[in-house]
Amino acid sequence: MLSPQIITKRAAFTNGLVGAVAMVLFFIVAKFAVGSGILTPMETFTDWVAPRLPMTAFESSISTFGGFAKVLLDIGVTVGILGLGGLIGLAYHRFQRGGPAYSTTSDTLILTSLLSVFGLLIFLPITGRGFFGSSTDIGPLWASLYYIAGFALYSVVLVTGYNLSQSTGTQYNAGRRRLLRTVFYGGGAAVAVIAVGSVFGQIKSSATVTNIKKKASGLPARFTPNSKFYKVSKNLVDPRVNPGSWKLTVAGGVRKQLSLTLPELKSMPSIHQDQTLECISNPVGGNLISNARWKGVRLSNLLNEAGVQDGAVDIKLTATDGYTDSIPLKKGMERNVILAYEMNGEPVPAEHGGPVRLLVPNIYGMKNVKWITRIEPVAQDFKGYWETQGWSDTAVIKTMSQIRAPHDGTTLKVNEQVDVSGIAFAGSRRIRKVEWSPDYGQTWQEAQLLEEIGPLCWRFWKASWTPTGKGTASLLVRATDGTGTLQTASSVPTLPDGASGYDGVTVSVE
Ligand SMILES: Nc1nc2c(c(=O)[nH]1)N[C@H]1C(S)=C(S)[C@@H](COP(=O)(O)O)O[C@H]1N2
Ligand SMILES: [Mo]
Repeated sequence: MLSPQIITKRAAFTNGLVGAVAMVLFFIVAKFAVGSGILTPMETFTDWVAPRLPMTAFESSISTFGGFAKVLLDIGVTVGILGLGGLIGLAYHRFQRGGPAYSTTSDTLILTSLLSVFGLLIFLPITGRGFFGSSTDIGPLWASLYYIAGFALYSVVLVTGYNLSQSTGTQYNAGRRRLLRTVFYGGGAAVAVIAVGSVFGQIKSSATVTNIKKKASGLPARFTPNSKFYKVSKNLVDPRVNPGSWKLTVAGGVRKQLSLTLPELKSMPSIHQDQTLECISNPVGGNLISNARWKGVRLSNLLNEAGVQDGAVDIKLTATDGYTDSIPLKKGMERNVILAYEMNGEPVPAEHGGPVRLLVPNIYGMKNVKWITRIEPVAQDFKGYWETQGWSDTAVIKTMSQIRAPHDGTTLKVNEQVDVSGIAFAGSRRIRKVEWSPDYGQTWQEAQLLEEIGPLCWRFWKASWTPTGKGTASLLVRATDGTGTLQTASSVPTLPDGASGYDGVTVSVE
């Protein structure tokens, strides 16, 4: 009955691989087309596996490579899925004993069902998204449809492609088959090229990581334009949340659950707040710090309206991209913790967490949750996305200062006066004093502080220097915060609770 081994193993593997490429593309393209809180299975897997990797391996995730390790992980997972797709092709080949499928329809249905059972009843619950994706942002119905559609596409390509790769048959059949094969793969390739193109366009426009080391020469703008504001996120591709369907839920340990649309949030009393954000993975002298004027609603207003139940200690925060974090309840009740919907007079841009993000002064950027959708008082200390990877849970901003001019490596002229200037920041503790040293810390001079931009903002400083001797000189800077505490000289890396040590530049004098 069966003509044995008329389809090669290689063809079977290739068909599985091609099917997996189509499926992966579908997952990514559908995510963009819908434009909201869909997490691809690849992201779901990396988010689940990343906290389980050895911490040192993952530390590089945002500090050393500026997100590159995360990108590598995403790519690795995708390659793994493609390989798995090929292996399933081989298994199918074995199951058919190398012969063609009798019924492509029933084979496709069976394969789709098997994969869907795995996806919806094993993969999603294990990765913490619930049976059928019941705890995803899009809910079980859409999550199930999304997965089933991807698996169906894979199965169609695998089974149909498999049957088309037969090498025997009548002359007529062989010619027809070749034509079909060409149309099938050619059409698939065209779709794939268009899809990849559009996805890369999207990725480029939503590139999520700022170059850490690049340091501008001279003082930055007092308020960083939105387009220049530093960007950090865990995502290879950031979510695009539709402001029209966005909702904020206040639930968990509250007496009355709240659900607010964007217009409802905007109709509440709001405040303007000038606030600097800094990433906990900003190295000494690094670029992951920016300042903006924000507008939003006090978190305490919402918590008071919902009525926090006794026994709550933390506020758990959840975002569209599956990111979670927490702040102590006490912190959340402070008047300057706000849900911001405006940044420098514009709606908060998508890459900075629009339509709504949280702002938590005096705490590193990680707790300033973007694309926030859920706020829940909880009775135990909740550890969020970065905390489970070893980063600080309190994440209080350390006092920092930087020299922004002269630029490192500049050549200066002896006996000619130059401006020395830079920034200093100590969260809500403010800056009391900045000192700089022309001789690598042997002597210190007080710098002039420029007018304070705001009590939660970075502070600019400047000084003049006339180098008197030729050779190289190393300049250092250090700040004292509003409590009178001098910035620590001890140099530590960003992991686990933020970098410390003095920033400096080396110049040559001729
Ligand atoms: N939902 C979500 N919020 C997030 C993140 C994220 O990956 N997902 N990254 C955090 C980190 S580590 C930082 S430093 C800030 C950066 O905010 P920005 O990109 O607007 O500068 O967002 C924080 N909020
Ligand atoms: Mo961060």
